[in-house]
Amino acid sequence: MTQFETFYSLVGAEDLEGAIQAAVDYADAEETLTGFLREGFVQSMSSTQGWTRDGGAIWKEHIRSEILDLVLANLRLNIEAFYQKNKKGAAPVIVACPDGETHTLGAKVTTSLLRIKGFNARFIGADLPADQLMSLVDSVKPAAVVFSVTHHYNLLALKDTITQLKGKFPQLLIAAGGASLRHNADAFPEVRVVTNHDALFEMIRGELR
Ligand code: B12
Repeated sequence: MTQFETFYSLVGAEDLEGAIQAAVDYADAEETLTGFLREGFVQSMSSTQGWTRDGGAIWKEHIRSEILDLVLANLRLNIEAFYQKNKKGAAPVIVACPDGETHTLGAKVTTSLLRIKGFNARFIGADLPADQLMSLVDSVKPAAVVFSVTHHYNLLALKDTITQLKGKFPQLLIAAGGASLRHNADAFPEVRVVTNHDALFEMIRGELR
């Protein structure tokens, strides 16, 4: 039995209110909130693996991922309290999903974990065309751009976007992680893969010095 077992069963039972309430219990301390966001979210979706191969259960994924989205939204004030406590300066960190990528939970969790650590991270939405990202970087001058990519189909869009970004902003720190990169870390030499959040924090901290 893991510490998040109660939460998993509430999500499994599609009990939105119960899941929201259970999640709040992890939010008092930075360590439990961080552990919950890192492990609890991934694990509560892991039982859905294989449903789609069996055909016809995609709607269950939709219901569960919607519950997780709402759980995360409800934790936002707790996340912001840790951000205020740990604030490390104002330089923004942009968290993005490349063109085609509509899986947003990993990006939102990564944004939340960055904010808890005191980085001024903003998630800028799913499926972002490269030209929009270029315009955003030009306008806000971020300390870093962090990509989250879940579906391996979107790795080519990631590679193209990073190539364009590096062409125009050669000094910009760019990192990428997410499920699709866990087994494809060496796929493209131009993509700096970091799938561990601690390594991501270190990388960005270095950039802010
Ligand atoms: C939820 C979900 C959806 C939701 C997404 C809702 C949303 N708003 O995000 C919906 C229902 C919309 C969806 C749609 C689709 N999905 Co889907 N989906 C999933 C599911 C069930 C969970 C993914 C998830 O959110 N996990 C929880 C998050 C928190 O975990 P995570 O993303 O891995 O993030 C963690 C880490 O990776 C890390 N992280 C993430 N990004 C980064 C970045 C950095 C820098 C770092 C350091 C760390 C990091 O942080 C998180 C916490 O540790 C997975 C199956 C599974 N159980 O994994 C399939 C899955 C990802 N989907 C899949 C597919 C195929 C699709 C669809 C094409 C059709 C379908 N079968 O449903 C469409 C795609 C639409 C599109 N155009 O993109 C496949 C992908 C296969 C592949 N080879 O890549 C999977 C694996 C299912 C499967 N087994 O077939 N999906």
